[in-house]
Amino acid sequence: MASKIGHETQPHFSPHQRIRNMSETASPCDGRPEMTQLHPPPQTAANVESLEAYQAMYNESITDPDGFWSRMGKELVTWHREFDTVSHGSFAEGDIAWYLGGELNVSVNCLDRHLKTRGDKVALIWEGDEPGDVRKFTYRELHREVCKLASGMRDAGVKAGECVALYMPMVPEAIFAMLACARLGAPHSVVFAGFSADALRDRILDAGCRVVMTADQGVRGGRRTNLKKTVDEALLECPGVDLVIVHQRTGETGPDVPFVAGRDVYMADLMAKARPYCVPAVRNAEDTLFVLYTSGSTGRPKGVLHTSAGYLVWAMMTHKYTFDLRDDDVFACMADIGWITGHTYNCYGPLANGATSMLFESTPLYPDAGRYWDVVERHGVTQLYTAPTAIRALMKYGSEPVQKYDTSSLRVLGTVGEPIAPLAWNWYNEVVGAKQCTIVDTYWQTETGGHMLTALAGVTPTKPGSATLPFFGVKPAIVEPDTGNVIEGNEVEGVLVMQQPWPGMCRTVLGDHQRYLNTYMTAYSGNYFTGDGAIRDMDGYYWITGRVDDVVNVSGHRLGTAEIEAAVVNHDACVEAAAIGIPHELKGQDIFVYVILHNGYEPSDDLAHELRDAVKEGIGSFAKPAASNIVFVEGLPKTRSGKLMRRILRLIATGEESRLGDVSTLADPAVVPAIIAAVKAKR
Ligand code: 6R9
Repeated sequence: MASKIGHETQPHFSPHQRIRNMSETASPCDGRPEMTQLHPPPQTAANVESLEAYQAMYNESITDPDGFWSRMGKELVTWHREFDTVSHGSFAEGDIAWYLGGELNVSVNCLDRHLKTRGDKVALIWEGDEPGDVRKFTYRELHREVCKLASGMRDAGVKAGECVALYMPMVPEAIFAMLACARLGAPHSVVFAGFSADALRDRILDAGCRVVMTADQGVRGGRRTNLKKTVDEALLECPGVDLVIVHQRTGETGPDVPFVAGRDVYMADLMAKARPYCVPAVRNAEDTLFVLYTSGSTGRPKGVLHTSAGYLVWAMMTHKYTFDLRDDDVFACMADIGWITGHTYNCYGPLANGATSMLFESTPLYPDAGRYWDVVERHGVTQLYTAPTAIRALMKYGSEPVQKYDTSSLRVLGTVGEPIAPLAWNWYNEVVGAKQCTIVDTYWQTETGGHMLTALAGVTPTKPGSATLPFFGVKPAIVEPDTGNVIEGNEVEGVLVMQQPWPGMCRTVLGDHQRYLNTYMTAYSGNYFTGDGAIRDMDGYYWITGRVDDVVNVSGHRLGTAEIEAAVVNHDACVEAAAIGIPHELKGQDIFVYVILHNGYEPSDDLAHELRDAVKEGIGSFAKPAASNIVFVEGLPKTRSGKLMRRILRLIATGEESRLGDVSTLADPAVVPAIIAAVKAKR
């Protein structure tokens, strides 16, 4: 937890607290009827003949990874120079590398190589905030836009290897910017445009960015947000930034859209002067493609680093096989490019595969709950990829908004970001998919680059709420939380780890390799630690049970409790804060914060408001907890060694204090009844 007085406590890592007591029931599958509901795929796949064919391919990928990934690397990637060595390194050493000796440019793989065969195919469909506000780009057009932007950036001094920050709304120019960076060999760091100025500043400073790309304003759900203003606020404390490239999304001028002469340039001006062809930088397979910040259990968000060739292969493979990709598909990933899902499944996967990719600026509820289905009908979407939080929000409106539209083009329905409950899964399957689509529940992480556990559309029989089986090259295992011993067999529960490196995995944490090792490689030595708990059921299917560390998932947004606490403690009144996640009907989880005040400050509704605003300022509005979720307390439950017992805080917040058990070993057991009373007073 964050504290202004005393020492920062040790990383609170105790997965055993989140794994169900295994003696409570005979099997983790008992009482879960969904685990026996096998749904055969309603159609067949184009790329894999059958479940047996998947199994054969999967077995090869595990027993002969080098042979398998060598073949895939040659088949999928256009190399400037082919690789010499397929894989290198181990989890234990933390020195994983793939396709060594290979040279390529990722933007060439996404654009140039398609020009001969599908130059006139639509690469990008943009659906703006207002229904029907559409822009389309063929591969030839997209190539030209990216080249112009890259040329302009090169003219402005952007060099290979320098990290460029992107703070962009969901517009085609965001994709131009990512690919222009890739063309120049300049890693991008996309910062979700919902993050606050403080959060943006921290990310710009951490990556040492000199150039920021943004837009005047963002438009979403009928509302405008002043992105450029936020950038300028962040840059007050980023002396290293000397170039800001501004896309004019709305063209608004005035006090809401500041412009700093000499530092800021309009993207359109930069592109207008630039050459329409830009020579791509030749990159080594292991050169950085991008950095993306994500939250962990401790400390500040970390810049997860992905490289060029391995990530590209992973993005292409998973996009092709999970979604049963075909030539005429219109693939719609509804994620934001500020998240890894947007990187892999709006940009790199679909474009490298020569597919038609959709970019969606709006929300599922704007102007009404029929928006997704309106988009599906108008564009003939074949694969829709969204998050459980969106599905839950839409479910509330029933089937009527879906049935108003013709959604028969849909073949595959994807979900990602958090576990999906059987109720939502069934609604997605029956109401949206009319039982004619495969539901692919894709389990993966920023760190993994792409899917890890997922059904393959048209191949894998599914179960409501299960991420099913591992993707090619993924060797999952379930381990005992305390000992790290591998639990063999089925009907078991524990911590999910990966036993074999895969090409798409992140290689380091920017500027802090030790943190990478500590976070992923040392918890269960020799394995990659996911941070998630999982059950393997009687059929060998995987069910993610949620994070076992201090990461909270609010509407699919991954947040560390440490970050939330740091934001709260930033307020003068607060001495110490402890944040936890509690279940929430729509958001999946909600943030709940226990706060200890300095002497001289009295608990009040106004103060609770200010503390909520502190979270908004430190992270972003999407993280702001509900008013009822700020509770003032006098003390927190800690062990004698000073370790915060979050399990106790969680049980109290959810009204389950009867399950607390023995608390007599706490440093001060008397805090427990006091906290219970404080929470009850809030209800
Ligand atoms: C892609 C992405 C990763 C965390 C992950 C897990 C949760 C993601 C899930 C899922 C259950 C799924 N998660 N997909 N849990 N089923 N299909 O979401 O990346 O933002 O890094 O979050 O999200 O807890 O560890 P990221």
